Amino acid sequence: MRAPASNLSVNADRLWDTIFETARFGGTPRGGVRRLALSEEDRQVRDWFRAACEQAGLTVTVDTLGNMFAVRPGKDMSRLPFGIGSHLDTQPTGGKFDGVLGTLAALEVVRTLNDAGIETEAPLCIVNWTNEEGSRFAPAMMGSAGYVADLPVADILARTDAEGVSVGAALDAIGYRGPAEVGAQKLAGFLELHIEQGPILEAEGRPIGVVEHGQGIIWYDGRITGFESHAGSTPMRLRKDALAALSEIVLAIEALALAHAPNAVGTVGEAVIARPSRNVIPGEIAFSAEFRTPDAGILDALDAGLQAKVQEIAARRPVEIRLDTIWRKAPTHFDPAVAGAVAQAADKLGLKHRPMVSGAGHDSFHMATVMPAAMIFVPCKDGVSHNELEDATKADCAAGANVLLHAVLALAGDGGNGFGQ
Ligand code: HGY
Ligand code: MN
Ligand code: MN
Repeated sequence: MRAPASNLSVNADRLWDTIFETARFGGTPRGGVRRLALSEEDRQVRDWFRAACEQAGLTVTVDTLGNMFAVRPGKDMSRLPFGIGSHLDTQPTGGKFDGVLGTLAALEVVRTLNDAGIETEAPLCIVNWTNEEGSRFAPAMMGSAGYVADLPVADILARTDAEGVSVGAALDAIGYRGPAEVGAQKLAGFLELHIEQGPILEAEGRPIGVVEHGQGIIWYDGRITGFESHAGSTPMRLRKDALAALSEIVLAIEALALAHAPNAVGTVGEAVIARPSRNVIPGEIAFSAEFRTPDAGILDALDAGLQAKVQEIAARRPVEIRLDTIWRKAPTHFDPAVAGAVAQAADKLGLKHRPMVSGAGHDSFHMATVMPAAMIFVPCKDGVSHNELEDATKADCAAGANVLLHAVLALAGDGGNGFGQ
């Protein structure tokens, strides 16, 4: 007797086991994961993912940027597949759940449907997006940016990491520059499960976030050129101190974000002194910076404020400052129907939920520009992410996967298996 879709639930243990099984690829002694995009560890998890999808009866294709698409047939193959998934690359000191939960929950949804003998009306497609993190290669959400033509594929392939390795060369090195054209796999919509990476759901004791909006993002690369000289014998008035200038920029970014609190955040995440030495005045520094806000007007104000401050510092200090905007993503507004399906699925499952704005960036941000898309959040411990301490509970991961399952059954159609009764 086939289980009616209305009381279908994922196998929480199996999902949890896959999260820990894949955490081996790049696992760190502190319990985190270092699986940089297109690294050997990324190849290992991609190979694992491909095998698991094929074992679940899916047809896997890989596009030129390494985006992986695993399609499950539906009753009506004239309909476009509904997309679910996330990413498997991590930050250098990342955790086991960021991106991984959404990709493996999508696989668990398929495994659950297989076990129940349920064929959805529309096909399904699990996606593993290349380089969501943007840590090794900038910008973030790179594979999905290529998919929606937000960045030209040739531009993306030419982007290099700190060692000068290009995306194209890294794809070739791990054998994931696939034959499929970028954007060829069309989708009817996209739904991504992800840990919140913030403190709200845990603080409110709610297991589900219905993500309706996402922050706009600006990324900068900067370089400050001063002059290296003796830290002891160079009079203060003659110094061309690049780090002192950067320090003013760091504090200016913090002040600009605070001035627009609580709807803005700003960070300098990287700063590299070219030839560091404790008794040499820093003469050259490369740095990266970013702003994020849900409000397009505030995004413009933050950018204008920083540009003006940099000009003022460069006019006052004897250093040269270069600030390049390398990426700008407008605020995201997700599809009300897809977000509604998430809320209805949570209600059906008796799970408390609340509408949310995503602070972090996600591939769904790009998907929302070309198709109906939304996200599901679940809590993570202390709201911590992009840190080896990142953690979540099996119950919350399963709850999120069940909401994904039932939202997908509503959106792709459960093939007459009783969903919604
Ligand atoms: O930057 C982000 O928000 C994402 O983690 N790549
Ligand atoms: Mn992520
Ligand atoms: Mn991340």
